[in-house]
Amino acid sequence: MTDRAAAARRALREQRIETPSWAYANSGTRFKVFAQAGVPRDPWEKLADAATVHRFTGVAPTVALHIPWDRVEDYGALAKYAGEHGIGIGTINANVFQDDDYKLGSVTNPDPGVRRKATDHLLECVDIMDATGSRDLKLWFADGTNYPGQDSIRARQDRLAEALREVYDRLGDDQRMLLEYKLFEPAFYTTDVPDWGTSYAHCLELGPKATVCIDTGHHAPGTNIEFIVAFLLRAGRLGAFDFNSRFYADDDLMVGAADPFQLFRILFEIVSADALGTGYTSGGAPIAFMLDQCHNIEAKIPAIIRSVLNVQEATAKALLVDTDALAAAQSGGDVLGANAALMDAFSTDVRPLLGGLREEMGLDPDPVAAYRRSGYQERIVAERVGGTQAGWGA
Ligand code: AOS
Ligand code: ZN
Ligand code: ZN
Repeated sequence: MTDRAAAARRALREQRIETPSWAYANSGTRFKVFAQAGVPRDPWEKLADAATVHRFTGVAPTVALHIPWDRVEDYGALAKYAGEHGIGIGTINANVFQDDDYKLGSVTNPDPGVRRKATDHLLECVDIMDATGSRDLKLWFADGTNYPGQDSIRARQDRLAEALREVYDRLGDDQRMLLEYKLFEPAFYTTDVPDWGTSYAHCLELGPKATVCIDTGHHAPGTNIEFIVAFLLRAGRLGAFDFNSRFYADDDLMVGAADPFQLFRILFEIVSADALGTGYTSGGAPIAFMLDQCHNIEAKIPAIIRSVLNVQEATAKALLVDTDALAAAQSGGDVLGANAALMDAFSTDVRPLLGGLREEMGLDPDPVAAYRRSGYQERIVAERVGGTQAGWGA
């Protein structure tokens, strides 16, 4: 094995990918949610499925929760249960988009009573983080307007800033705020956090514990996401990714399915900034690599395993770039040579390298096949009757 391949293997062994609790439940589009047999009936069963993904991949040791979809009486007990299953509870996702009260917005709503309700929910999420030991609070706002004149764009920014400030000030020393942006949907005229620049500006205003979350599906077609990654890395404000694939809008398909080359380019920026592990921090912690996906027609657990493998494959390729050749070509003005250094790595079949790594970790080299052979799917189909819907996309 070359030195570069050996170093890649070490980095891949340390890589961590967080899976979302809602991806294990029934979810889909606003047109139809196709119910699947064996899906979790409660947060405890979602955790069991997340632990299963970790058992077969070895690199997915945390699961993100969503409140209220994962509401339980005792969050400490939930965290303990996760630990007993070999995983931990990761990011807490707030939900200020599902109540009727939020028709005109949550924290940017013109009604101060609705704003108070929304902010109180965000504060409650921080209480939950205290109980679960979670580091990150992820905020995505559906807030915006549908028609010109509907509300003051500027006043909504003021209301947003005020709510974020209150929540930011409630964070503990080891906690961060991840502010996610999205171009449009459900609002179609203005969105209150539509892009990375808006998120970044609010984070700067708030302080160092506020960092940007890049959801790969939340951009206009053709957006150069790796540029955003490079910019935020340099600014020290890249806190997290919500990985998924898009063909059209916020499709939430498996990461690496639509455009594996884009995923490679994003991960190359991460690797070249030494930001895969603990070499880079934002808000006092490394980048959180999370999935944010919906599996409407495909089997959920194997789809999530496949997604984890897709991230690993893109990372492995990024780690194999001959950086010496690249640097020489770049400084010598050799455009084609520099491009070839990237393309050579992207064209490499990294599956044998990853298979070898898994064997070294005591795992099956083919996690999807191993899951299928394991009997877990048959067991949950037999045991779980009446699985629930994530609450999303109904
Ligand atoms: C919504 O489009 C976003 O991607 C959010 O990350 C959202 O919070 C997540 O899908 C679960 O609610
Ligand atoms: Zn997201
Ligand atoms: Zn989304």
